[in-house]
Amino acid sequence: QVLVMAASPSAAVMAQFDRHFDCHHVWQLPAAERAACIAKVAPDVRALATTGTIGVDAALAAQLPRLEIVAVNGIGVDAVDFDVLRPRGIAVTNTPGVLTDDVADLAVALLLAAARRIPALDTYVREGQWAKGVALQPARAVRGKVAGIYGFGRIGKAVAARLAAFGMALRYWQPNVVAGTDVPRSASLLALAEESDYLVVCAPGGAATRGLVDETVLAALGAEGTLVNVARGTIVDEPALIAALADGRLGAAALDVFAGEPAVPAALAALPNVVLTPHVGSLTVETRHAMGQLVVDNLLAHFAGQPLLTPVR
Ligand code: 8YV
Repeated sequence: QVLVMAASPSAAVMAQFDRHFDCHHVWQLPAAERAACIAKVAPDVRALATTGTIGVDAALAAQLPRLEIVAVNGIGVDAVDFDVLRPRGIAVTNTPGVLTDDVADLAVALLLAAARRIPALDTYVREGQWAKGVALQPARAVRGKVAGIYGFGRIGKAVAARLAAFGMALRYWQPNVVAGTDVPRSASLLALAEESDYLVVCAPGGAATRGLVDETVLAALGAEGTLVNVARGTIVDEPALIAALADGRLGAAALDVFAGEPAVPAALAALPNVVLTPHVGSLTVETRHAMGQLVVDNLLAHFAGQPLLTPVR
């Protein structure tokens, strides 16, 4: 039996879940009824289909004595409690590769939206300020500016490739050196922020990166600098971000992810120099279908005794 925590927008994927497996669709229930449903079916659950943000915590894993595999519909596995799963020999899969382009596209869209102040200009037109002749300040070009990519994996590299086409200079930082790139690596995250006009966060979430984009890094990015985050909200010290944006130590922020999402601090949403999207980097028809297909294919491989397609090691 498979416990399905969230629906895929792909009807074809959902049909395969029901064709191949005996599914319990937890997402179909009102939030208040989910715990009771899980408790009822838990003894027979052998697989968990979850998301990058829901993951699986120790409490849920403890409820599932026959759990063999956790298939994450996402690249990020920071919400998966590996300390609990590993000793039990439970396999984990995720969906690398298929979402790279769309997440990179959103990072670029956010960067450009912040640079060119697209949300404010949209309001300006809709509210009739244009027709009234309200004065408009010019934006700053991205051409010739430096984009610092924090986290130079698949997504970071895809962001860099796109931004190069906009005439931006590129740098990156992550703990280990990336071979086979001519993008220079800064000496540290702080150095990257100092050297960049735009800091684009593409790093994995989890304990190792929690709060690393802190007050010091944001100050180094500076009053003319912009933070873009398409990775995990937990990587950024959100109160420090709000304070820096509010008092002008940081120029702007364009964020798809938040520390306590779906809750977004009112103080952040009230700022004029932010662009906000609701964690939609991979939310396209094509990518969500491909991600869901990979989840199904990993589960099929597992139950057929075949090697997993995309195991997390
Ligand atoms: C989604 C994500 O939020 O891939 C990730 O790590 O955060 C996103 O793609 C989610 O996992 C979709 O189910």
